[in-house]
Amino acid sequence: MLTSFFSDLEIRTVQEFINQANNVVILTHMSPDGDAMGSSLAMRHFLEAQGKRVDVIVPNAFPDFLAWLPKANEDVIYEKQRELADGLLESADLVICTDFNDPKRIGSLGDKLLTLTCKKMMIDHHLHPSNFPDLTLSYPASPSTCELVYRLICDLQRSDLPSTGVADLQRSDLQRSDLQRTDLQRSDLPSTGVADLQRSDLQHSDLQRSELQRSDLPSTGVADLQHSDLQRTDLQRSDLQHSDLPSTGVADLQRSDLHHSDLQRSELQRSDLNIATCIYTGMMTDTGNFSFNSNYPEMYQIVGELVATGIDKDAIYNRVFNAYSADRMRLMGYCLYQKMKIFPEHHTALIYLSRKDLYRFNFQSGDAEGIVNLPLQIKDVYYSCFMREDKVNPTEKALAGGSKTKIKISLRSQGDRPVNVFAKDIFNGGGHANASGGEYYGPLPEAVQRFLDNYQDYFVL
Ligand SMILES: [Mn+2]
Repeated sequence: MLTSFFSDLEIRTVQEFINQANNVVILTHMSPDGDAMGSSLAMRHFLEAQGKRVDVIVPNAFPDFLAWLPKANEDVIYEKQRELADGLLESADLVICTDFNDPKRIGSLGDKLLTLTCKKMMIDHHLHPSNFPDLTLSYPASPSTCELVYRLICDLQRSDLPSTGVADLQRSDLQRSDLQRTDLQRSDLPSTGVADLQRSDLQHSDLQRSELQRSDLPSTGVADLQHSDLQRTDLQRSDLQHSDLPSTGVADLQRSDLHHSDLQRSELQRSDLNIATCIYTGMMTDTGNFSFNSNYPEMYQIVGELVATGIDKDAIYNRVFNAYSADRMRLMGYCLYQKMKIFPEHHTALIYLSRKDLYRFNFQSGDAEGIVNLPLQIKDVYYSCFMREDKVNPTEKALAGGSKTKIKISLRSQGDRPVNVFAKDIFNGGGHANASGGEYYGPLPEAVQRFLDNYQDYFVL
């Protein structure tokens, strides 16, 4: 059973907002990433399946490696299509804000958002949400907004209120009774938000307990072999049941293809697969393919449920992570070879790029994505900072105070070493403990100096 994140009141309120809306607009943050695109598009597909008219508006262009997401290319880009976007917003009955916590995160689109009188809701996992929406679903403990959207959709489908197609309801009913059964077994556990954390701790200790019980099995190397032999016989037995199928490697693939197409024919509706694809993409990108913020069991339960819908998770990985241009790959090489500074005594790395650097590598939006993570692959580097010089866009003039350049700062760290306090204090930013960012309005060398003057006070472990 997935832990309940949302209260019954919250779920009913969302359902009411949806029921009362014909035109829904979904907004997501500036420089949309996989979680922003995934969460907004998943909501779109979910609501369209209920007969709503839905538009997604993004403040600026999304990177190419996300353009394959179902209906990404129908996103309205505020920077380029302001009139169209304003019209859609003015006729919206409901605006859903995914993966951002404050109108400031969407530039001048945020000013427009604040003039609207329709219902607004936020679903997000960034700390300190501002209080503009009518309903705020903010869960900073969640590794991705996509995961929250998944939980919300499951909750909505479980409710007795009318929602999507009959098949969906039947299917989720089935799941529900499975889930309820497990729930009953856990009924001794508390169910509030705070308790959630405790509960997942408990799950941990459950795991440990069951491992302990396994200790009555023989524990030497030989016995282990016997144990795994037993498992193998089990496998062989079930293989025998499939004996009408050929048994070579190639045939195995065919068999799983058959299984796939069966699934597609009998169970899947197109919209479900689109929702699952979008959600998986955001869960994957916001955790670096499940390599950070990824240490809790329920995440894998959700991944399991998504894979069961028939998504091709390996293809999604390839589309997102193996999609660099040659220029981007060379830019990364340049960063590592020429631009990376390491401060071993503080386990810290710094990379910064001027506009001239970016021009040299034919920089496209999204090309700098992930560069900040690279130095963390070095042994004993725990903190990483990446800076990139950018132009001040017209909507930020007030913030820029006369400066023509803006430095975008990304910070990453490993383990129990927060960088969000540094981001907030030094670069007027914030974010998660291990993934934060900020901005500096002024020349790049000034921003670098500001970093050098301060990092030693913060990056201490
Ligand atoms: Mn996110």
